[in-house]
Amino acid sequence: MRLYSQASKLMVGGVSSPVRAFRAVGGVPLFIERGSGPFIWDADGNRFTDYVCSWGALIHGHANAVVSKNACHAVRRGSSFGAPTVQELELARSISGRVKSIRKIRFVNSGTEATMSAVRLARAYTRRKKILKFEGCYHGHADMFLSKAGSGLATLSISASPGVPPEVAVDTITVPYNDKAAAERAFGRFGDEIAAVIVEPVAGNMGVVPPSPGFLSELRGLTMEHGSLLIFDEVITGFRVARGGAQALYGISPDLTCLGKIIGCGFPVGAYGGRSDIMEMIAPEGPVYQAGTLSGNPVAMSAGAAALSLLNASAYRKLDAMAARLEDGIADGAARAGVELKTNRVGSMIGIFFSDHDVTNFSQAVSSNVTMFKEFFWRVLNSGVYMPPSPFETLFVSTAHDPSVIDSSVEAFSRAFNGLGRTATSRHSRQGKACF
Ligand code: HOZ
Repeated sequence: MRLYSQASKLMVGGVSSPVRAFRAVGGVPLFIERGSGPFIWDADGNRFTDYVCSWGALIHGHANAVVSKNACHAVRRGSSFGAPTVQELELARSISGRVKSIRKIRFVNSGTEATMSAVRLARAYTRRKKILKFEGCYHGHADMFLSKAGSGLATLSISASPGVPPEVAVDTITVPYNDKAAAERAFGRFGDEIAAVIVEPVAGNMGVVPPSPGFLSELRGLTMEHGSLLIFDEVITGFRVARGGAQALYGISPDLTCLGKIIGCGFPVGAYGGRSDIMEMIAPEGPVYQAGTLSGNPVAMSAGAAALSLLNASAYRKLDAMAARLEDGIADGAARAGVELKTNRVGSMIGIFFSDHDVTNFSQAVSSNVTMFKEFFWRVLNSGVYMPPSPFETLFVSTAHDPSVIDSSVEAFSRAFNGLGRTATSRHSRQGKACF
């Protein structure tokens, strides 16, 4: 509380990114002091099992020995040169070896930079202006993406951000996720004006919403038919849901892919890549300009390369098994307590919705019971489990979460379901401060 009030005087909302301010759940955010494996410790010394994992970046948990060793080695040799390094070449090789659609890549510093640059490139390549995106997907905070977006915009109920000029917003077409007919209608109306479709192949910013059967292939078909590009935003799903990302899992090859999070394993990073003929339009090979002093930073590249090297078949089996164990435990706890809950899971991404119906799109996600989520969040936190402080984010499992950690979290979740909704104000007793 003391740290948060100090931070609030100097930093907007006391934070560097909105969702972590706890506005969706009330109270004040924890200040995290350190992490190790599946655990984090706050500034008061309380330990929590972490299912945020830096919003999915930490697929091997906190301070993984191999990742830390590689990153420290890089730091000791100089943290940035603003010149090509061996580390970025190694990570580029590693990524293109795993993701078949990525023939050429450009490293940037965040997912926002990746998506923003990919759209600029798509517009230049097709010489068109419009983009098609989906309600509840979040592609970072560039102007053109801030309509009916997920993540912090959903959390704070911001449907469109002031500061975005109408002439920018007018080129963004937004239709419901998983709605093939709506995508077809958009192409029917604007087909020859659409530069690109951008989509999270598994939505992870409205909770977790998997693609319905045929949805991604429909997008692939429509874009091919109309000469538009298909951009997969795999900032979250890249290397998380499968070795080759969601595109490998669902067997769809996009023209461009945006990456982030895991490829920096906790360091600031992003990347976009794809077909050579498209990527070669970027400067210096082509006229589409995009640049960055810290792009391809050797520390981030080294951490990312180490993270990918650890992601073998057995790592993916473990991620899947641990996440399934957690999802089953949560669903079982809710059922035993008589709480209406729906879970969605793809690999080690889990979404929970206090709802009596399946969640396949944004309007279903936002109609879930957010009041119940708030109470649940605090009950779970007070039992030593840190989950995303928003009903519209993802719980991430890492390779550091083992069965005993999962089982004790399941106990905490199960206890939290008991009597949920019947003590609506309980969180206010210790709001903003975890208690044990
Ligand atoms: N946009 C991320 C969540 N989907 C980051 C949130 C944060 O770091 O606060």
